[in-house]
Amino acid sequence: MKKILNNKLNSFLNDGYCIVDIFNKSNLEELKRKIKIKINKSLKSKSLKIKELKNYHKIIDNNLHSNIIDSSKRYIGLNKSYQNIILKNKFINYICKNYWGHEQKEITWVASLKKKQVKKNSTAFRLARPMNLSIYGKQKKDVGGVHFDLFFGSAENYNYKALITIWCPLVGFTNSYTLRISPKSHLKKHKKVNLDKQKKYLSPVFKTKYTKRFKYIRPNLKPGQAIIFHPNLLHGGSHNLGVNTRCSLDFRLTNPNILKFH
Ligand SMILES: O=C(O)CCC(=O)C(=O)O
Ligand SMILES: [Fe+2]
Repeated sequence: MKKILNNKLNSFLNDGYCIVDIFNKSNLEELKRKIKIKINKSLKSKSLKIKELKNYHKIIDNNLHSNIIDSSKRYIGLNKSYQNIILKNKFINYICKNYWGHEQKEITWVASLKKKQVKKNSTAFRLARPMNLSIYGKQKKDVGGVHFDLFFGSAENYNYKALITIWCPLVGFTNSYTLRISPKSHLKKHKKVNLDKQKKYLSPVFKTKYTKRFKYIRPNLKPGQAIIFHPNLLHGGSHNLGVNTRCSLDFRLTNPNILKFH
């Protein structure tokens, strides 16, 4: 066991990410059910079933979609048993203990610090429709550009030990769907001059001129697996190249010694 734990830790420290088993099949169904409920709150007359989540793009039009993905509502709450699945995961604990020096952590959802859209024990979900959909029209595609998660809403949070991200797909596990990451990019200091000018998003996006210098991969995952990654790791531009709508969760494990939200 010690060997597997050390392999994951080394891959997190050296490559900037590792893949861990977190959820079982019934957990995934329950998480999808929570997302379905949230989506249905934004739909007045229609209602979506869990099985239809992968066909979301065939059922939901652009207007409804904009409403559903409004960042102030795009989260689910986690009850004690789901909090514990994350907080007691032995791989996650081992990484925190060795990287932060302790294993205290909080699961924090932040949509906007300014607007006080912050919740403990909650996590954001994302819906990315297939890239080559005709219904997009002039609309922007569903995925953001290459960025790091380091600022986490504020440049004052610029601390490599402030948080760790866990990206977990619920629909879309193969490399046509999964998160696009640049292994080892966390070892470089990404200078602010390389940031694109945009204020809208929590995580600042870097200029293409900068991000194209890096190599990217998209791991194949098994259901229940997640990518745990370093806050300085470049990732994004994860276009959905599959036929189903991708649905994923991103958990922010925040270090309470550094980030105090409450
Ligand atoms: O799911 C995506 O496309 C992006 C996710 C991401 O950037 C994150 O979880 O930090
Ligand atoms: Fe991110």
